[in-house]
Formats: sequence, structure tokens, C-alpha cells
Amino acid sequence: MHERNDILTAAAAALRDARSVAVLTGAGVSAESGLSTFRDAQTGHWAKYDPMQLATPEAFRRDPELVTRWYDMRRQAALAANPNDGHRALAEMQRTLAARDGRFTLITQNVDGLHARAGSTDVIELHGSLRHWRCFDCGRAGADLPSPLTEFPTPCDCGGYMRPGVVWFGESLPTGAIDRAAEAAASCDVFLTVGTSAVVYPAAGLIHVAHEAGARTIEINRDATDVSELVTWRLAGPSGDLLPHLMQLAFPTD
Ligand code: BJW
Ligand code: ZN
Repeated sequence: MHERNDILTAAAAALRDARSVAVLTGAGVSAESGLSTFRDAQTGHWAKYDPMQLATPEAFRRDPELVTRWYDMRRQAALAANPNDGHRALAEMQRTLAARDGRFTLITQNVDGLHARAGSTDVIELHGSLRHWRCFDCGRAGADLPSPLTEFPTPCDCGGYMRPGVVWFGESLPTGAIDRAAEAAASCDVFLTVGTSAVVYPAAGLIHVAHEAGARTIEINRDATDVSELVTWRLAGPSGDLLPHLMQLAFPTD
């Protein structure tokens, strides 16, 4: 059994030596910004609904009002939230790698936009975004929609309804997003997975792609996950603490 500090030191050394780093984040990275994770219990009125049953095209067809209200509530929560130290450490990692002519790819399953607001650039948003809505039927972009919405569901001129620009179960990921992510996973020296339960595919498959291609893998998560046994180093705890700590060890600034 290694001590946590030995694991942190080893993971930081791998990061420091890496020429190419890929990172996959999930809802846990935004937990310390006050946003509910996907599989943890929801709060208040929404506690009685199962997110797995709301994040589907079938749910939207069956009850467009309910699904529209849930996503608009989450959009408002994301807009009101602020990036935390974990988001900021990943933005700093990107700048540090860039200054050393290294390669860095940030892949997120999150739809909250907090990585970009923390200063990360070229973020691959595998599951889309809560910010961009479009018509479920004709695809018209909803750039003119009020925030918060005023009609639930919000009609489109074509007779259909507006939906959030996220990827629901059974839907394809945005064109090119998974290909870019898979290429980064297959060619990195270090793959870091943060705050994801690693149960949703094809996103979770990226960890296996990196592992099979010979990358060293680091997991930061509050709890054990489906990939905890697979990774080279597992760091148990909140990402808002562990990511800045890892950065400071890998690239000391004082
Ligand atoms: C902390 C923390 C702190 C807390 N610090 N950590 C292969 C095998 C099996 C199934 C499939 C497969 N391929 C496809 C499928 C089907 C399906 C799938 O994966 N199903 C599984 C459930 C089995 N996949 C799809 O349908 C995908 N599409 C697809 O494959 O298209 C091709 C195709 C089409 C048609 C037919 C066949 C193939 C699309 C998946 C889209 C997922 N979309 C969602 C909703 C987005 C919008 C929304 O947010 O509402 O994305 S589902 C939901 O899960 C959301 C998340 O991005 C995603 C992942 O969740 P995440 O981020 O991991 O969150 P949690 O809550 O699960 O975990 C949080 C973690 O944080 C926990 O581990 C905590 O411990 C930790 N944590 N606080 C650090 N402070
Ligand atoms: Zn329309």
C-alpha cells in the first residue's frame, strides 16, 4: 500500500515528464461549484425524478414541459455558479504545458461551461452544452431564447419545441468530438480522469483507449469507480483540493 503522498508525488512526476496530456472530466469536478452531479441524489423538487429517465429523447417526447423545466433550472444553476480551484488548476495545466511546447487536450462530459469560464481553451464538450438550445424537430438554433425561459416547453415556428443542446442517451456525440478525444487518448503519455463515475460510453472508453495505448493513467475521484482498478494512480478526494495540489507538485511556482 502506498501512502497518498507517494502516489501524489509519482503522479506529479509523470505529469512533469509528459509531452502530451489528456484529461477527461465529469460532474464531480463541478461539485465544489455547488452543481449536483448526475448520479448523486438531486435536491428539492427534483429529488423525486431519476436523471437517467429525464436525459432521453423519449422523456422529451413524453413530457416536454418537465424536461424543459429540468434543463432550464440546471442552465440557471450553471450560469449562477463559479468555476472552482479544480477548474482553475486544469486551465493552469494547459497554459503550463503550452509554455513547454507540450500537448494538452481537455475532454469534458460536463454541459455547464465552467472549464471555459475558468480559462481553458479548445475544450472538447462530448455531451454538448446547456447554453445552446435548438429545435427538436427542425434543428433551428435557439440563440434568441430568453434566459430563464418563459414558456415550458418553448415552441419553435415549425410547430416543434426547443430542446437543450446536450447529448441524451441513444444519441450521437457531436461530430468529430469523440474522434478528436480518442486520438488524444491514444497518443498521450498521461491520461487524467477527474470526477467521473466512468459508466457512460463512449466517454468512459477513452480511459481504456489510453490504458491500452500504454499511457500512464491517474484518477482523481471522491469515491472508487469502474476504472479505479485499472488506473496507474488513484487519488481519492475532492478534485478542488487534489488538482491544485498535483499541479503545485508537478510544476512548483514557489
Ligand atoms: C467527485 C466529487 C468531488 C463527486 N471531487 N469527484 C457501450 C457499453 C454500454 C452502453 C453503451 C455503450 N455505448 C453506448 C451505450 C449506451 C449509452 C451508455 O453509455 N449507457 C450507460 C449508462 C450503460 N451511451 C449513449 O447512449 C451515448 N451515445 C452513443 O453511444 O451513441 C451511439 C449510439 C447511438 C444509438 C444507439 C447505439 C449507439 C450518449 C451518452 C450521453 C450521456 N449524456 C448524459 C446527459 C447529458 C445532459 C445532462 O447533463 O443532462 O451525460 S448522461 C450523464 O452521464 C451526463 C454525464 O456527462 C454523464 C457522465 O456522468 P458523470 O459526469 O460521470 O457524473 P456522475 O454523477 O455519474 O459521477 C460523478 C462522479 O464524481 C462520481 O464518481 C463521484 O464520486 C465524483 N465526485 N464529487 C471529485 N468533489
Ligand atoms: Zn423547429
